[in-house]
Amino acid sequence: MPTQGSRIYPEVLGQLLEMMNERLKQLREDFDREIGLVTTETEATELRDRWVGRKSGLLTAEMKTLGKLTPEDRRLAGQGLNDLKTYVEAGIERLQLGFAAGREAEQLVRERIDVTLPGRRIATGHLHPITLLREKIEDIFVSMGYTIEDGPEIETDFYNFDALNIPSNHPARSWQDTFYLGDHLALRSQTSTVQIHAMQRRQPPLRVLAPGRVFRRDTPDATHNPMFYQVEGLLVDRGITLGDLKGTIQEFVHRMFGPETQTRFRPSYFPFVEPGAEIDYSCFKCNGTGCRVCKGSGWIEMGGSGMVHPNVLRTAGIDPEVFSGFAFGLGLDRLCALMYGLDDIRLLYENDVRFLEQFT
Ligand code: 2NM
Repeated sequence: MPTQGSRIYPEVLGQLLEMMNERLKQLREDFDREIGLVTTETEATELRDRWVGRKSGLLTAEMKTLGKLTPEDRRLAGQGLNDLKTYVEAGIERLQLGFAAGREAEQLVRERIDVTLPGRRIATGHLHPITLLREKIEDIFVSMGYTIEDGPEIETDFYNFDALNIPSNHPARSWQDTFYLGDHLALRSQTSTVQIHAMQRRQPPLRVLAPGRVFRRDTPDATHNPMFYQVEGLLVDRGITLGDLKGTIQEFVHRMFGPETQTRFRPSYFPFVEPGAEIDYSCFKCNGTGCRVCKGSGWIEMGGSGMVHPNVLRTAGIDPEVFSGFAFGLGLDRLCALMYGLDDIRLLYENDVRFLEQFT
């Protein structure tokens, strides 16, 4: 190319332009050929460095020579070179975009997941079947205005027996039936102890539900365990009658086992009530016609009940001339076994997760 300051005649200029165009055409052809040979991303990068690299790019070097031209030549030659540079850059960019798209497509195939596969189940804990049952019973009584109360599992003779009108010669007091921890301390044998505390603390009207563990010295078998769960209820107010007890239990069994369920009260004796009655309800399985669950009788025993004995009210600080009340108690273990079809209540205390996992 002519050096700056040289005098150029029109015919020479024409030749010069032709030479430049020829050179640009040649460069473009070289580039087209080279880009056609590129097969990898590395080669594309090398191609870019070779042609438009800042330091040693072919076109970069070509641009540097422009400085030696006259302003007019520089304009013309620069225009052509710039066009070629744009062409080269666009070609390389297209190439690189193609490689990037290929890489992404490859990655998508490699990381493909089957969104129709079922998810992994998250392991959650389980409530114990006794807890499920207790909460169901609590919900029913809470909706009737009862408060849930608990108390100590170790009690004095007073709360466990005296306050419940249990005479000093009663067999329940013997060391063969009760877990004594000392002369006058024992593991509670019923949650009525909680009711005594409640009556001592507050005056009627009282509605208290006392669920909890109780302890009796029984030999374990399919239907007995020395520790089991009980729920006892107590209601004290003015003018409470046996009718209130029956209505309350009736409402409870409707909600617990279904609206067809019937109840039956059989006279019975418990020292802490007078009169006392055992409660039966019609079988939730056969609805009273007789089946294996109810052993053919159509009835299932629920627990004991009665009108709170005046001695019990008086001892706990409530005037039996003004107030009366009813109470009831039921065991959760046998009920739980019946409802879930268990043949042995000891399953409830083995804590075998394979058993416990089945209840939701
Ligand atoms: C039963 C049967 C009958 C009962 C009595 C009391 C208290 F503390 F008020 F006297 N609470 N629970 C009771 C009455 C419990 O369970 C078989």
